[in-house]
Amino acid sequence: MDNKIYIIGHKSPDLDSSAAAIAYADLKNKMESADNYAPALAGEINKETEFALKKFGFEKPEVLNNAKEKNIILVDHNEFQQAVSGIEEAKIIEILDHHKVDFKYGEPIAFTVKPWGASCTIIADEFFARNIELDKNLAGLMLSAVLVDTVITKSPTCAEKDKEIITKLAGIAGITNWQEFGMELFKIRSTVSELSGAEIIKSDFKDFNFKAGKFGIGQVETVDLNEFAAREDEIINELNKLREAENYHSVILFITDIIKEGSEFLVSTVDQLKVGEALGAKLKNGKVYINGMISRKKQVAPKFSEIFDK
Ligand SMILES: [Mn+2]
Repeated sequence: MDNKIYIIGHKSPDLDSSAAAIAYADLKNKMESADNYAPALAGEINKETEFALKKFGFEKPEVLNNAKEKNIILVDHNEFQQAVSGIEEAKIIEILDHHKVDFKYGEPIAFTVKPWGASCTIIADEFFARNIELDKNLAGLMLSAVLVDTVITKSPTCAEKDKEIITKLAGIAGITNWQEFGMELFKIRSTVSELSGAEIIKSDFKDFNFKAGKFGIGQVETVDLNEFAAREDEIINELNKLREAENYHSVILFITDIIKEGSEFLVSTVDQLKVGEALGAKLKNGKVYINGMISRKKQVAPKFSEIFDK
């Protein structure tokens, strides 16, 4: 084991996971006057991540295929289920996250979890609290991540701290109209026309192991739900295939309209009735639109856990 320490987010990396790895490596190297902290990815990046990296002049971090015997800091997740392959045999040094805790480890480690809207909010707050210089481009990248994770502050996961950090980061990045910049990010995120159904499902997808079985819940955001209307049946077909191939109890994609602030749920499941119960709405041919439901972490996952994990 060398002294290189990889900072890495979850599988199917989103913008917050990728930006958090880059930002935390920068902070750690600066704090310790070191250069052995390196950002890494647990998979291929999505479109808005690619856009933001390019816009702010960052190289795509190295994709780590296996963490076995490597020094690892996990950011933006703490469940092994969502982590890079080989995590069981890695040396975990630290965790920084904003999700519910489901973690066990044989030794005491630094563990930071805050109920804020983005991992980048926690890291930006550290930069400010420690008075460490934050580069203009890094501020832009982190701002992008916080805007996406909080759905431009509209998500129920958005905390007061996120709003404070958004204002500060936008100031440093020189982005005066961050609302407009956020919409720009979501437009890139929701250009689905050239993606296959399977790619849409996997673009932001998380596994959950409940007592009833394995669940997969994917989310995409759009500024116009109509963009997906013609493709719903194709996507449900793909959900069915995925459920059968990987032995899921249920596979769900919910498409969130960030203007209307509601989501269209597309579901493949062995128990349509119970999924409807979890969602508090009746499914019709595996579909239902629910107003006001836009967060996987705060709304959807807890409701499923309530019904399927008891
Ligand atoms: Mn996040």
